Amino acid sequence: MRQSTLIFVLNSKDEILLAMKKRGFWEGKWNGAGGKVEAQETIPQAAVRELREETGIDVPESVLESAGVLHFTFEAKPEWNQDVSVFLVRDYRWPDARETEEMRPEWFSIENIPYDDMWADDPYWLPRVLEGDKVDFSFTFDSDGDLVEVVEGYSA
Ligand code: 6OG
Repeated sequence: MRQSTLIFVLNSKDEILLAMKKRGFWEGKWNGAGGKVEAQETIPQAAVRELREETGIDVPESVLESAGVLHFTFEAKPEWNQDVSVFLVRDYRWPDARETEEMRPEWFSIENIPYDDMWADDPYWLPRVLEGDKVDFSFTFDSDGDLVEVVEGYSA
């Protein structure tokens, strides 16, 4: 199973950093930074690397707060199935995120998260993560790309 990471950075103004992927399968949706864990990496190492590559924000592993796991099944594309480890970075100060070839980062108020332009699963778990919960969900998307099954407590 493909392992990936998803990282949400919060600042001291109650804002969350989201990034718009500029190309590829995930194009056109706001999401945290993140991506595939490479063979020689630990999951936290991959999270630090992806955050740096996609937003220019460079943090030590010690500031990553583990926020749980999400399991995704894509009925049309089993090769995209993945287990995603979610992390928070709280109270981030500077330097600010910068646009990269892959991603356009932007800060949003946590009161005003653009769920309409995000993945359909996000409203199930992101508010909980922001409240400090550790989440554990499985989501299944059918061949039309619609979210058809949500299971909480999947890996417990
Ligand atoms: P690669 O595995 O292509 O990176 N990801 C999802 N994030 C959310 N919020 N919802 C989903 O529902 C997702 N499916 C995958 C994990 C993929 C990136 O996208 C995340 C990774 O950060 C379907 O390298």
